[in-house]
Amino acid sequence: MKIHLVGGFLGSGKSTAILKAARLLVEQQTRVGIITNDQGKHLVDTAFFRAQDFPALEVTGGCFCCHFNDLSEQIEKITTQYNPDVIFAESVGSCADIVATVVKPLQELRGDLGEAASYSVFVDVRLLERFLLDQEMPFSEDVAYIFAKQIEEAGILIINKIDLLDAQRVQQVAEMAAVRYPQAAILLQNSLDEQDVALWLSLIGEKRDLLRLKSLSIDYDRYASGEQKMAWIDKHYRLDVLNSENRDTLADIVIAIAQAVDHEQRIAGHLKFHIQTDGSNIKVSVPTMQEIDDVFITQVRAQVANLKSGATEMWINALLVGTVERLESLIAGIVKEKTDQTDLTVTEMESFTRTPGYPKPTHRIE
Ligand SMILES: Nc1nc2c(ncn2[C@@H]2O[C@H](COP(=O)(O)OP(=O)(O)OP(=O)(O)O)[C@@H](O)[C@H]2O)c(=O)[nH]1
Ligand SMILES: [Mg+2]
Repeated sequence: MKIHLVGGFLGSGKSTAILKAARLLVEQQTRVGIITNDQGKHLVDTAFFRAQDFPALEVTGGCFCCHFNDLSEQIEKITTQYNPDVIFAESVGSCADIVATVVKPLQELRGDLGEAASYSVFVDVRLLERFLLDQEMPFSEDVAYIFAKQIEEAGILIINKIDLLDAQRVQQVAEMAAVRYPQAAILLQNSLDEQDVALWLSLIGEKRDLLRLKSLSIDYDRYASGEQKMAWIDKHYRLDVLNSENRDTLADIVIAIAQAVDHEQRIAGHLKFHIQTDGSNIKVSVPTMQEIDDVFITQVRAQVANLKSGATEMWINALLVGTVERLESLIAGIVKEKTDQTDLTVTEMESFTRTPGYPKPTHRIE
């Protein structure tokens, strides 16, 4: 059994690449299990993988580092239940110091892993370009500190979303990254492209010595301060009953929330929607750098148009720079305003919010 840990900033493309890789492995008769991780209780990512028929377990309520025993338990559980040949474990995107707190403890405390494991760090090429050129980042310095530390500890660095930047600039970013991060094997990737993901799979499938990864030198006060600039909102709604007349209202809600977050505080983090009806489901993703433009709006409307009519459930996960109170009132206000105008009844089933606490890893190995 192989474990591939996947980290990197919020919205950098981890789940997208894992899903493509998992599909490729299944085509080769390889059994795959996935472990997701986030701050909340009902994770859009878990629902997303399960909706594609992959066994997915989760570590909720915080990161792998601070819930190491939960991660270990989920590895046991997924192994017992599904006997996978390969496990992907995706860590929460606001998490750093994974080598010292997850990779090394996994190796030292769970000797069975041996070298059959890898740790990849994903980064959006457009954010990396800004960072390496010392340009303004779309979030505060403390949050940029987490972004920087994630890359610094990468043994395998996936510079992702290369389809969204001019090829020459991508090349320049790769050259700058090679100089700045000589420890890392760097891969340029478009995770929407099967061939690119196949290359990533073959890189992480090689026998790699994770022990050569160095634990970070990291200031936990700054790390904590970055995490505490973020608010986590986890909401579950039931919609009665989606039909051709009120379908636009659902798309309007999703679009209006994305627009409001963009307008008020720029999108810094990741806002995700998972919408499910009997026999159909969609994920709408609004990561840092996402333009809420006509293309985005048309895509959301097309996705919603493909949902089957009937009783519908919607989960919203937001891990965004901002305060819990503001984000919550913004989402609640939009849902109320949009549904007041139509016959779509939206009932809030559950709401969970939190500001990440001070990170206290279960283990830390220098
Ligand atoms: N154009 C393009 N879009 C991508 C690529 N990789 C991911 N995306 C999109 O980026 C958005 C975020 O992708 P996810 O895979 O959910 O990102 P993530 O890193 O798992 O996000 P978190 O789990 O919230 O940290 C989605 O809309 C993806 O379709 C890529 O290589 N190119
Ligand atoms: Mg994800």
